[in-house]
Amino acid sequence: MKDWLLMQGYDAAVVNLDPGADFVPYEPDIDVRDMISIDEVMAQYSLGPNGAQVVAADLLVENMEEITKKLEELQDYYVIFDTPGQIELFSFRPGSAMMVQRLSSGKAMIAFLADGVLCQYPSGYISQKMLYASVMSRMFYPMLFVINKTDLMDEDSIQNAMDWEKDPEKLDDAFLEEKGNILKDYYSAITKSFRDLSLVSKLFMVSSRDMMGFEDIYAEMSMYFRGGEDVDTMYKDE
Ligand SMILES: Nc1nc2c(ncn2[C@@H]2O[C@H](COP(=O)(O)OP(=O)(O)OP(=O)(O)O)[C@@H](O)[C@H]2O)c(=O)[nH]1
Ligand SMILES: [Mg+2]
Repeated sequence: MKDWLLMQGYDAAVVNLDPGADFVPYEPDIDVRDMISIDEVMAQYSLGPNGAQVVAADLLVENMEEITKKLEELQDYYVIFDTPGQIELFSFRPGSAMMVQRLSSGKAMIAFLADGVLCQYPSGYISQKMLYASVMSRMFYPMLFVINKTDLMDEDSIQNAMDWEKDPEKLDDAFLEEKGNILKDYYSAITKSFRDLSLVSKLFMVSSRDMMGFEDIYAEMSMYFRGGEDVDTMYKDE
């Protein structure tokens, strides 16, 4: 996403907010690993790697001042925050919603990244939608349901996901075929509620590997951040 924004001529930066990431496949402009070390947390609190991840997630809040200061150098940038992939370590921690508010000055969207390979199965699709709903209930920010790694999905799977999104009955049928009749009414009520409550208004299909699909995300961002006007046209006469 950052590379795509740069290619279009926008200023963009990425902040890694995952202190536990061993490796990130990009060069972070701000990196919380410079402030928090999992090894030090393990030593200081006598914890194993899992406990240290939880403590490190909570220490993020304590480093917010420093991150905010660095962000001041990125005025008028699109800033992308990469949060810990395990949602227990971010969405479910007490300080995270406040952190989103503070770091973005209230001007943020959340991209929920669903895995394209998992989305090929009705059960995978449903479970990721339920995770999306759980993040939404914690954050209360505009959210995008983004399916990444579409380069690993075949055309039928991509079409299926779009059909399931439009028509919960098709999702029900596919789920029954995959899992059988167990708790049919329960899951049917869940898929129907996805649609009735407009849980997701649009699917965003992307591939980071092939750099596909980012213009749709950008269009949605423009709509939200600038009321539909792109920066290119914003300052033109009239
Ligand atoms: N084929 C393909 N692989 C991808 C794509 N995006 C990321 N990957 C790869 O998938 C692997 C896992 O990356 P992610 O799914 O982003 O997960 P992560 O950020 O490593 O893990 P968490 O933050 O803990 O969820 C890495 O090897 C990435 O290079 C994509 O669009 N297509
Ligand atoms: Mg990650």
